[in-house]
Amino acid sequence: MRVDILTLFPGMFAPVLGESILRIAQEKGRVEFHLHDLRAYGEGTRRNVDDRPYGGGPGMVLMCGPVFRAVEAIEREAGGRARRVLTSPQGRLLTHDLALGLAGEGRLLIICGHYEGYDERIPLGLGAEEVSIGDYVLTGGELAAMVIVDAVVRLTPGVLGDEESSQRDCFAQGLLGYPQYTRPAEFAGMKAPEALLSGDHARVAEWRAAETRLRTAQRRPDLLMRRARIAVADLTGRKDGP
Ligand code: 6GU
Repeated sequence: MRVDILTLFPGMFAPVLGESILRIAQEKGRVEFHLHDLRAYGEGTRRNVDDRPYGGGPGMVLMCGPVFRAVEAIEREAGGRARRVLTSPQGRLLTHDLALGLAGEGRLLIICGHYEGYDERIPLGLGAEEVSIGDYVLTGGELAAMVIVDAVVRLTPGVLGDEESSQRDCFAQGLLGYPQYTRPAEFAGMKAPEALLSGDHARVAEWRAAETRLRTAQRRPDLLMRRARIAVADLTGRKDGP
């Protein structure tokens, strides 16, 4: 997979892309990252990329011109059109399913949104999908882009080893993970659950399944509702599920 990232702050990415799974994925040749400085496509001697909003109001708005020119140049260099993502708190929420969909693409172009906002004709004219990483506002789209990249790259085939397979990710099942314990069996008066020390695989599996259900019900009942809706849609053969 080739990932192009268009940003005003390309320097923010090196430390994140250069460690852990993202680094290993590049070394394995599973993914390559190309960073592009939006400033290079700015207007005039000051290379402006934003301007005051029509209709007034605070802040500055990312202009169409620099972004369209950059996207055209990037895709020309990359040799074709990518699936285009624009980071935005107004976007569709990043979920496991969306990450899985993006992981299936050969090429991604992530445009980092601006603190204040962007001209609406950017997502419209470029056919870029707006994606949010949660219901809070970040100062810029860069951290969101890194979150998207991390979630997507670990789901691309051949990146994770077998024992850390993403099939077992809690959200792959639409449920939360179960509690984990390691040595020692007792710490500061707190004991690891007896079932996990039993050596009885069936009992361990049963304990984990029960904890998964309990945690999900207590902390994220919305996930259980979603699973229930999917189950109903499957049973009734409807295609208009969630
Ligand atoms: Cl994608 N961008 C910004 N600026 N803030 C966010 C976000 C994205 N997702 C959640 N908050």
